[in-house]
This record gives sequence, C-alpha cells and structure tokens, in this order.
Amino acid sequence: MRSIIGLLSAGVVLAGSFGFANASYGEVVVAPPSSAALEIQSTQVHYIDDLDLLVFEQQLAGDVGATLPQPAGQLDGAPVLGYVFPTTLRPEDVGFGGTEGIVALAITAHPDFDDTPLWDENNDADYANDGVVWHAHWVVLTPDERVPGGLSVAAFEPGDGTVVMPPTNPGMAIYLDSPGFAVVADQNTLRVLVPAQRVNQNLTFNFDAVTAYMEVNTSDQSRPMLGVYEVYSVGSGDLSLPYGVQRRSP
Ligand SMILES: [Ca+2]
Ligand SMILES: [Ca+2]
Repeated sequence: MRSIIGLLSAGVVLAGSFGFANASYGEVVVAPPSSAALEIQSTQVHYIDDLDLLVFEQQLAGDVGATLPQPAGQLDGAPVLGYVFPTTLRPEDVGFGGTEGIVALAITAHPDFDDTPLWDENNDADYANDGVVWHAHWVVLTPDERVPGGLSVAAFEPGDGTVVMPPTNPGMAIYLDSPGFAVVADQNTLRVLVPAQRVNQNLTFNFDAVTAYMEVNTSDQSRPMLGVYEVYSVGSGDLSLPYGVQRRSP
C-alpha cells in the first residue's frame, strides 16, 4: 500500500513522517483492488483562452469508471473512489475560507449517498440519487495519521461560525464543495471543465494526479469522517506536484 503522505513528504507540499501501527481500520476497511481504470498514464491541465476555461485531464490505462465501488448499504462505511488532482491552489481561490491543507479537485463516485443537492447528474429530476455518477468536488486535504493513506478531508466542528464555505457546499462538516463542474469520461480519458473564474483566475498553480480509495466514517471516533485508505496511482510517481497549466488554442 502506498502512503500518500509518504509521497508528499518527499515532495514540496508537506513534510513529516507518520506511522500506522496497530491500525484498527485494517479489519473494517477493504479497498477495491487496483485496476487499469485506476492506473494513471499521464495528466494535464489545459487553459483554453477563448473560453477562459481550464480542462483538467487524466489518461488512464483502462476506461475511466470501469471500476466502481460496491455499495455498503449505508452512509457509515460508504466507499468513495476518486480521480483526484492535488493542486497548489489556495483554499480562498476556490471559495473556502483560509485554512491549512492541500486544495484538490476530486472526481468521485459513491453509490451509497448523494452530496450534490444542487445538481442532477443523471437528469432524472431527482437531485438526491446521483452519487454513483462521477462528479466534481473541491476538497481540502490535511495530513491524518489515523488512516493508511495519510490524508483526510479537513473537518471542522459543526456550527463553527468562523468556517467559510462556498455556497455550493453540501452541508457536511468537512471542507467539501460540490461545484457542479462538467465531468466528461471518454474511454481512457477523464476531463473536468473548470471556468478560470472559479479558481480566482489563477492560471499559475501546479498540480498532480492521484487515484485513491476513500471511505466515510460516522461511527468510529478514532478515524476521520472521510479518510484516504488506498492510493492506487500517482501521476508524477512522487506526488511532487510538478505539472503546470498549459495554454492551448481551442
Ligand atoms: Ca445530486
Ligand atoms: Ca438524479
């Protein structure tokens, strides 16, 4: 198992070492096995000037989404698969108040719950049944030694009036937004269409690509609400966030 924080510690974003001795999660969390659909071949972010649009891309070894998590039947323990772009964007660039952590664009599927109350990704007029459809989130990731992936989505106390969230957030007490960006899966290529205005016109950030298994936890106080349990593939190999935005004509 690859520890994302171990990779990060070798990179430029975070430093530190974390141990996972006596991990109780081993008995309850089983990540789906890796597959070609989760193996990153390359990644890019293009800026299309005429459209003022950023296109986040990952090329996989297999068809995007060919691997889906099996439902747990409840929110507690619900599996979440993600095609994730960790970035050097600031939380403020994407509408979060200032906080520590890594801003990531996470394209996820999770059959047990819907966290896009503003969006109806499968166009059936039900806004609460789209979790299994690949959809976009902004998250703020923070180091977390309680899970083997070494990261979780940053949490806060419910009702904490000092926390600033974008109005498109789904109401969970974690730094999770549901911005509604279009996600396009074309065989082995994943694309996410992000208007530059939605990242504060910041076109100079760096990024990387990761595929990961996460899981919801609402019952175990010793683990985060949404932690990273398995990292399948890292675009750069060392999570050094080496990639920059490329300008492209339409
Ligand atoms: Ca929805
Ligand atoms: Ca729907």
